[in-house]
Order: sequence, then C-alpha cells, then structure tokens
Amino acid sequence: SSSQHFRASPPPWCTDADPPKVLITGGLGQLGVGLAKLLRRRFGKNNVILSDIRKPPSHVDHNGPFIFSDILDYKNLREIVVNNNISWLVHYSAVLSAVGENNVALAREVNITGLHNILDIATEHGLRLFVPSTIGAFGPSSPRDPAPELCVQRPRTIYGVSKVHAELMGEYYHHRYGLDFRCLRYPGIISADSQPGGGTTDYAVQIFHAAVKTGRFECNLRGDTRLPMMYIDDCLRATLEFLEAPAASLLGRTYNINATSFTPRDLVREIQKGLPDLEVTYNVDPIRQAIADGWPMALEDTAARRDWGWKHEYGLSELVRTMLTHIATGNQ
Ligand code: AKB
Repeated sequence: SSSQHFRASPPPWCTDADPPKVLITGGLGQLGVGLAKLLRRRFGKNNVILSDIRKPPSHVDHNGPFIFSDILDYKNLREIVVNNNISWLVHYSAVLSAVGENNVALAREVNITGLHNILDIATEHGLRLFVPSTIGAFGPSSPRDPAPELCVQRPRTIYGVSKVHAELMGEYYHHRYGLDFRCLRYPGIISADSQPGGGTTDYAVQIFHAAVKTGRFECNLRGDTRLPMMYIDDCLRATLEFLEAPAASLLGRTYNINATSFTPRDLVREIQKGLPDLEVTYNVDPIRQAIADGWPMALEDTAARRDWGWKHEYGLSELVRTMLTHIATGNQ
C-alpha cells in the first residue's frame, strides 16, 4: 500500500460516475444515522452502509443498508470491506470521556485496539479513512482559549489519550504508507434526534429534552464551565466537506473545527428566552467537572477555514432555536 503515495491518477471514487462506497462504524451513536442520511443524499442510498454491534432500535429511522460489524474482529471487518467494495471508512465507534473513566479497560480495547484494526484494514485496502478526534485530545497543560492545532497535548482521560494516539497513528500511517487519513477535532455536538453516549458535554443535549418535557433540569457541570460546542448539522457538513476535499488542498491531516462556546449558564439563559419557566439546579459530578476543567474553551480553526473552506452556520441562538423547534415538533 505504500505505492498509493506515488499514485499518478486520481482514485476511482473521484469521478461522479463512481461514487464512494462508505462504511460507518459505531453507526448507532450520536452521529452515525445523521451522517448516513447526508452521505446517502450525496452518493446514493445503497452506497452508504451503517454498522454497529447492536440492532437498530425501532424509533431509529436509518433508511438504508445496516449490518453488524465489530471493530474488534479483524476478519469480520475485512469481510465487510471486501464484500461491499468499500472505499471510504468513517470510524465512529468509540467509548466517550465519562464512560471511559469508569471503564478504562473497555475504552482502551475499543478506542486503541479497535483503531489499530481500522488502520490496518484501511491501509490494506487503500481506503480513505475518517476518524473523529475531539476537544478531549487536549489537557490541562494545553493553551485553552483557544487551543491551537499544534500544541502540548497531555490529556488526563483514557478517551483523550486514545484520541491523541489515533491522531498520531493516522498521521504516521499517512506518511509511512500513504494512508488517506483524515481527522477533525470535534467540539461537543448538540443534536435533537440522537443521544450522546456518555460524554462530558452530554448535559448540553439533555437540557433541551428536559426543558421541553418537564421544565426542570439538574446540570452535572458547574454553571461557569465554558466548552466549545457545535450543532450537529454543522458537524456533519464539515465531515462531508472535509472528506471530499482534494488531498492536495490538505496541508495537514488533523484539523480543529470551531463553531461556538458556551457555559451551562449561557445555555440556560438562551433556552429561557423560548421557555421562561425552565428551572435549573446544579449537582456537579466531580469526574465530569475535572474532565471539563482540563478541556479548552475554544478551538483555533483558521487552517480548516483556509485549506478546505470550513465555515460554521450555527451560533448559540440559532442552535437553541433549532433544537427547541425540532424537539417541540416531535422530530426526535
Ligand atoms: C465527550 O464529552 O466525551 C464528547 C467529546 C467532546 O468528545 N462529547
């Protein structure tokens, strides 16, 4: 596969006549179904395969091919890639920050051993590989406001350590074997119709459902904890645009993307403009608070804006208005 590095002609999925065949791992997490919808609109329903180790719940409208894939089973992965002629792999399987601190062995297995399988499969079969990184790849000794693309990265969570490992391994495989590795550092992602699975930024999704359903919310972070956040549509569009960017335009392989930043207090104030009766109490979870206190408050993303035209659309007020409309109209 090192010969890819010197390939003269563009890879086949660059032509309109021949769209990529995409496999999404961890497809039933917060982002997979939404990304599959977007990619299916662009490349055709049957060219995007969603996969997970669980059965899709009945309320999940994934509307296209869905299969079992276990990233810890190399043979299973290889069979899927070969049988479906996969050319792009979006690797969304991961154990998130808060769950990872409660089960380090599982996080290490999924986030590090699983990633090794993914890197090997992608290299062996000449795939374009997208792996998300995160604000969690920074730590207390990183510059916080904003965190630059290149800086000290000494995270204090197994999730963060595994994501720094993914960034470094992917970039190494790119240089060593020509792997078309692409990585975005996502902020906390806010979505209406899918739930996050055990992160530190989850409060900023849960508060909307609580606000609409009960009018009360207990927040597990301190009211002044400022973190970078992004509405899911911006995140998924960034991912598609970055995946489609010509390799020659990418001066790096790991990019920060930034949209907005807010504290729980800012978010409550904005939601109360639509739902003035919302009552919020604070009951801080020390594990999540310690994680959040070591994360940046914003990401510096001029390289993404310069190299492949990244531009966010949702600031705090658009994000809140859109979330409340989606949830109130039952689109969840
Ligand atoms: C988490 O909170 O663990 C994730 C993330 C910011 O990577 N949402």
